[in-house]
Amino acid sequence: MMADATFYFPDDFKWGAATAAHQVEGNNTNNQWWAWEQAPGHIRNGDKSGDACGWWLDAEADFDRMVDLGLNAHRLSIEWSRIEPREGQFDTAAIDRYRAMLLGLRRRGIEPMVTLHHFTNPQWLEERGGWEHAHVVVPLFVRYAARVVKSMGDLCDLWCTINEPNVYATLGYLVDGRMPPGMTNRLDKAMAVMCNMLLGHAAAYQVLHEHQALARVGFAHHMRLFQPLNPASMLDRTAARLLDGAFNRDSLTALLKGRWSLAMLRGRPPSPRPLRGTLDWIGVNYYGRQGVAFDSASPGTLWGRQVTIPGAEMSDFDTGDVYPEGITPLLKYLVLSRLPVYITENGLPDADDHLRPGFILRELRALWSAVQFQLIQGYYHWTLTDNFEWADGWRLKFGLYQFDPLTGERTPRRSAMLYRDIIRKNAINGDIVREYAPDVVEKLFP
Ligand code: IFM
Repeated sequence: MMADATFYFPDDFKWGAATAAHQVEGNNTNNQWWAWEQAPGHIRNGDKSGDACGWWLDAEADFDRMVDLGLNAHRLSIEWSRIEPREGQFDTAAIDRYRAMLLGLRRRGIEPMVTLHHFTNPQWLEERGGWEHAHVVVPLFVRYAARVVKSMGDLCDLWCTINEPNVYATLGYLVDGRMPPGMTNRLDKAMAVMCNMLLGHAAAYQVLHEHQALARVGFAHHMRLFQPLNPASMLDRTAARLLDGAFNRDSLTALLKGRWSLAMLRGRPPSPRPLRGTLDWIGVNYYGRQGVAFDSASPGTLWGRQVTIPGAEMSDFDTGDVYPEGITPLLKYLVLSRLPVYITENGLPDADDHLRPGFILRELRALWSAVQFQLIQGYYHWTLTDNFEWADGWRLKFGLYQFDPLTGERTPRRSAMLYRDIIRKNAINGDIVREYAPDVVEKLFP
């Protein structure tokens, strides 16, 4: 066995957690998810977001927990349906509440990253087709972004326009309809929606910069490692490559080079010209690996069927496996962009916390190499406390803190203590690994 090493992170590295408004605030009654949750069969066990984690009334208690852990960064989202509950009517009280939150973070030495759109649309926008029509949604999104930067730009300059356009489009229109509007097999619509979100991103990029010279603007891109089930099969390899292109690379190519892919042209989007050069940084949401088998009956998902790689370690998720090292090949692609990268989300559902410590350590070890090339500026763990996990309701537990939705009680998991110790040392080393996840020593110090 190799002697222990210490993997140091840069002094200015951002250590954060990430949350989204609808998952933590509670009573976001004016968006499409709230409406979706009310109909039976949409959310596992009939769960509802309800009061969520109570952030609208008291996010500050959780900000104090961030201080306990030593976080110096937090990614949160602003709820469009609170800022603009009716089309064209902006709510100053809601803006003031967000200002108080941002100030609360700043006063605690925590730098906010603000996401403008994280899966939720105001219900009035949903009724106009959500993101299906560029000419409708893009100007509305720009007006909202302008309002946000004008009213909060003194408190935040790190903006994430949109969270996971590929997931929003895939789960709302293509695969299993687990997100509103709940369509399946609509590749044309999925592609149109994804392209419109990229156009919305690009237009918001411009308006954020117009109002704030020093704005740093990016988006949060969900990336998965697509691995052929049988690496010797040309068909499995091709299906994995197609999915990698459509899910991981096409959005980035559009924003970096101003070019739609062939698959995107299925949605007949408007010209991609305004997209080029509209990223100051790239956000990566990485959760794991996806096995892919060729399936001639699935042209809608580019002939790839999702499968589990034999022997893979599974978390509480139904799909995808625990494979922190899978981020490395994805990051290699990003190096070519020469843009800074934030890991805007990374985590796993693990109610009893038996996998999470090893997962965090392996992930940070994998990231450390990219950090040395100054590629990665910060890591935002998903998430601080268990919260409302969309179609999975309260079942999947992603939190560093266990959260009881009935009592509101939070209890730190061992992973919270691990994250605190890593941040204190600004490093991972043998002592930490042996204390929190002795089973991964061999993986980290081979
Ligand atoms: O909870 C979600 C988040 O809203 C978007 N990215 C993935 C997370 C875990 O599923």
